[in-house]
Amino acid sequence: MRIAEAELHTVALPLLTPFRTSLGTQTVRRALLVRVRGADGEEGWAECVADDEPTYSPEYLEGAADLIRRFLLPALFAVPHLDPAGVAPALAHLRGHPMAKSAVETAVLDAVLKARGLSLAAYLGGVRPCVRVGVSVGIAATLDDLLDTVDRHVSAGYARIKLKIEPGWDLEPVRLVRETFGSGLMLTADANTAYSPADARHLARLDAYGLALLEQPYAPDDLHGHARLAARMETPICLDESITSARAATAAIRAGACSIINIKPGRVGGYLEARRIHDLAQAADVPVWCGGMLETGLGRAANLALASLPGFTLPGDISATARYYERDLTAPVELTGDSITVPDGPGTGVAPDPDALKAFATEPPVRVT
Ligand code: OSB
Ligand code: MG
Repeated sequence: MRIAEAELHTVALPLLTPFRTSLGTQTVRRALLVRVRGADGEEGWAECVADDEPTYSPEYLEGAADLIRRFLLPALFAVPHLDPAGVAPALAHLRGHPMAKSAVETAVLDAVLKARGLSLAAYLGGVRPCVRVGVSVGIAATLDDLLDTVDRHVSAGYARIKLKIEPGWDLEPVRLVRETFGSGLMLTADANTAYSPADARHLARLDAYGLALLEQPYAPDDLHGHARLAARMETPICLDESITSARAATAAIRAGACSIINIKPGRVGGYLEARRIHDLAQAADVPVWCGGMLETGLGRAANLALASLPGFTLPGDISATARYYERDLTAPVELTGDSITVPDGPGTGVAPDPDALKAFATEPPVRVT
């Protein structure tokens, strides 16, 4: 395609309940949406997962919008025959900013695949019509609140519960949830980098609770620390923030820093790089699962497509609309049993509902030509 014009939309969706992690508390999901239009009328949409503040990653929403408008789109306007695989090479001279790059690549993918009548899942090599999913449960005000929340999600059917942890909220909540819900519950913990190697002995006590994995205890660049912890703990170590590319994934696996990988397309620069990580992890016998960034239905549709690849053997952080929002930007994403159906329509299979887009907009769309 040749991109003729693009639009940036900023929306804000109130979260049904505040989401607290070791990084902070979120009550609203502000999201940046990219819409591209091709010279032949093709149209694609994507959601940028950059947060309001650069806490989870160095990127943030306003910065991503600025970069997309001033650098990424102009670089792509200059390409006369742009195919999805050509987006990353056309942007490679611009350093960093994987979330912003992922958004424009995904919008191009959506436009091209919608025009070809091919679903993103089929294009990526998906093999499953539906994928098992879990819930990421934030740090609660009290242990009673936590048990209520977990109970609600387990009753809804979710295949796995992930507890956010931080120093002062780790052994006790994990122990209590394990004791209350029994050994049959697939349970994991995510520290979002809240610990340091000085905490290794403390973290090793989590081994008592049969976690399926411990996610990102240390700083993103501490592969050596994670490798030492992995050697010391029985609980498999999973990396999220550390895995910023296929090359980073290879380095982490070689270092013994993780035996499981959380793949978030935004964090690694797009669905094509995400698939490369899937492929190299599969070759190394490392299970992967699809992480989440509190996406709207738009971002989750694309994540469902990715999670339908064969190496995604653990339930993803891809919950139903009702886990996050009263009303979604798209038709609501629904849970069936412990799974969500992978969209099979062209491209991501979804587009924002124009009324919802208007209702949630925080400013008029910015047109880029
Ligand atoms: O670390 O996986 C994480 C949300 C925002 C930023 C980082 C993370 C998360 C989640 C939520 O855990 C996953 C989701 O349900 O989208
Ligand atoms: Mg995480």
